[in-house]
Amino acid sequence: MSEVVKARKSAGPDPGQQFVKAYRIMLSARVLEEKLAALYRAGKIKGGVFLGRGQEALSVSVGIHLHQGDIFAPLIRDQAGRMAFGDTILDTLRTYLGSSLGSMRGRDGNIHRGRPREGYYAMISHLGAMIPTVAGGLLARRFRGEHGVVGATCLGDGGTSTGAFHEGLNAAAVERLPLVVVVANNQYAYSTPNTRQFACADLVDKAIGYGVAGHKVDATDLEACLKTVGGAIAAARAGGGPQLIVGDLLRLVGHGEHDPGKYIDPKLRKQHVGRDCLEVAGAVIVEKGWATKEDLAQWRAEVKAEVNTTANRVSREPEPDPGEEDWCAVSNRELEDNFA
Ligand SMILES: Cc1ncc(C[n+]2csc(CCOP(=O)(O)OP(=O)(O)O)c2C)c(N)n1
Repeated sequence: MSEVVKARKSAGPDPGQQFVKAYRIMLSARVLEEKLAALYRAGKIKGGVFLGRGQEALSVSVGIHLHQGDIFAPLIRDQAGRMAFGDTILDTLRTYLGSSLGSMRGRDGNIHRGRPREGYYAMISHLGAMIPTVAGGLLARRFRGEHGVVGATCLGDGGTSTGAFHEGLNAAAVERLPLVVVVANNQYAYSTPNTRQFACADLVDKAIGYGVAGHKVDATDLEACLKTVGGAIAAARAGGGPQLIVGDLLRLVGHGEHDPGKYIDPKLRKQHVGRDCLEVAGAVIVEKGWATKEDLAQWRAEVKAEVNTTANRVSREPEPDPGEEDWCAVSNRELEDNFA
């Protein structure tokens, strides 16, 4: 290895390069979700469509810092994090459009998709259920003698009020598991505002009660998210035990595409928390001279073309055939054979 390459490696990834990479993933997620919303409104998607608009900076920061072999349990708003963890435009569209060629073989309408063997968990519930699930996965790896892995999961502020959140985080703290819990505090649990959701001064204060490290971040700021989430994941990997991150932001859409979000206080939209993280990150890129405004427009056009071509291709793919499926509530013959 040449001295230059060695020096570059020891200096870690170039922050500008990482920022631009994260921005491009956020942009892909945004454009893909714009298409999903349009398909939903055209009646082409059965089941719900839930967007991560305004939450991409926090989300991408999780996926981008995870390694192969780690566990990731994203939430419905984590398209950016999913893509940073390796999810593709093709598989996302196949799942939403119910193609039998997708990873869920067309049996799931929207977001409960994953590849558990690769550590990419399919979401059980919008609320806290993935915390004990990931904690259990990490415990299993420890029993198998696997070390240096991290398990990350995301949830909304509403999820922090559930029993599953308490039980999962408490157990992870007692076992000092490398669990990273990322809370997108988007000010509302569906339509319930923060003031009716929790009584502590700040959600991150909950970390103290569980004896875990707590981190707070301005989730409209990509640079801050990359730094805080990257630091917490590194701390968990180095044996620092569970990490709770609370990112303050505003959900710029309703809970799902069925919800116009009329309860969202218009004053919040004008405050710092209401900034669009994608626009903010794009402005930083231009200001720092990492790319021009024209480059950003070109990147958007490229993703849009890829999304449209892929959606057209997927819309011609076969739907699942119930006659061919070995339907069964909790399992199927293949799983039974593999795990018996
Ligand atoms: C076990 C369970 N109980 C209730 C629900 C219904 N539910 C869906 S979303 C939601 C509120 C979620 O709040 P938050 O996590 O803050 O989500 P966001 O504001 O991002 O929509 C509830 C109660 C559910 N999905 N699962």
